[in-house]
Amino acid sequence: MTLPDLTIRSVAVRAVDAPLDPPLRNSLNVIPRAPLVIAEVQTAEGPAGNAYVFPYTPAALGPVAALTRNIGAMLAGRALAPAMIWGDLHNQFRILGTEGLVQIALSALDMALWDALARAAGVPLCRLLGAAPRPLPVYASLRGWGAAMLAEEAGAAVASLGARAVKFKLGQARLEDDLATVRAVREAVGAHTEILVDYNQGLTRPEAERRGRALQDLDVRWLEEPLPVDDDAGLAALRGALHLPIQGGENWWGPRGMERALAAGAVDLCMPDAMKIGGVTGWMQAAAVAAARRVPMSSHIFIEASAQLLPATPTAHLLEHLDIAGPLLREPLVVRDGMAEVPERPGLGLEWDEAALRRWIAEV
Ligand code: SMN
Ligand code: MG
Repeated sequence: MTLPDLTIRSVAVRAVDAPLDPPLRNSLNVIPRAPLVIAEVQTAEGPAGNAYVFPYTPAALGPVAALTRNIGAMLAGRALAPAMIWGDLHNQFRILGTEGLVQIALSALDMALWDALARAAGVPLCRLLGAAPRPLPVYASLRGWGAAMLAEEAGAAVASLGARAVKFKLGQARLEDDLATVRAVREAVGAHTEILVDYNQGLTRPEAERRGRALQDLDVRWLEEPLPVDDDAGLAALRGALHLPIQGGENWWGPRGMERALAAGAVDLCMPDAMKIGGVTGWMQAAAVAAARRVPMSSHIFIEASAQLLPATPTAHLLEHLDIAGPLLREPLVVRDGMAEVPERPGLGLEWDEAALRRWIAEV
């Protein structure tokens, strides 16, 4: 089989704003909807590819869609060579900056380009990256907040997915309430399910140490984003004070953002986000950094893309199972007995349910 030379003809962009059922909750926010931007690449020769990003707030939906559309228009006529385009676009946007919404748009395009390439080759993306589909261990990432809601959700997630680990948000006003939440979830999931917790950057340095000490006594297996993402020194000091592994990475921008945090010793474990780390190209660069430093690497949301990327990640750890786009897809990612099944469909494996999409399409 040969992969023909392909030329990008056009990039189309659609925006949807679908309800999240149930909504995502944490100590600061309730996220009731999933604003998604879908980039669709069409080649002159026929093969097409698509991918989505999740800009979190409807306020960013129009701007991300516009950026993706405008940058996508710059690609018409270019060879379908995503890694080369990634480098060129990062050079081109160096003065404006490649973090924030620009990076989100670049990642949407990068993933759609790789999807087109893998579809043209007729293989799942992981094969194009030198790996092969394999069952991936998942943890169930819970959406709720507070002891009662989380205990119920945790029990249901373990029963339905067979997950051997669950993660949920902490950061209640009183440490005692966080501990009561962990105990309630433990009660619901039993002794053999790992418990992972996430503070979404919400603690001060002294409070992170106080809560970390209490949580490690409850056999919590990772402490995610206890401090603001840029407090590398605070995170490194916290690692020294606790024997509970520190997890982070969903808010690192690009492979360089990850390298800086790892060089500072900010985490024991990492979990870049396909959208913020720079799509497939950025992820593979990040995976090389994690491999060189021997840091276990999990994923953050984007379950379909992450399921293709983790098999090609040398230090692959766990797939976060938090299904955002599933209700809009014809074939959502399947999890059985705690393992995600990486589909054999070509590309990223995203086949949209057009009727569902039409219902939530946003004019931006
Ligand atoms: C998270 C952040 C943003 C959207 C969904 C979930 C969370 C996680 O921090 O780690 O899953
Ligand atoms: Mg998190």
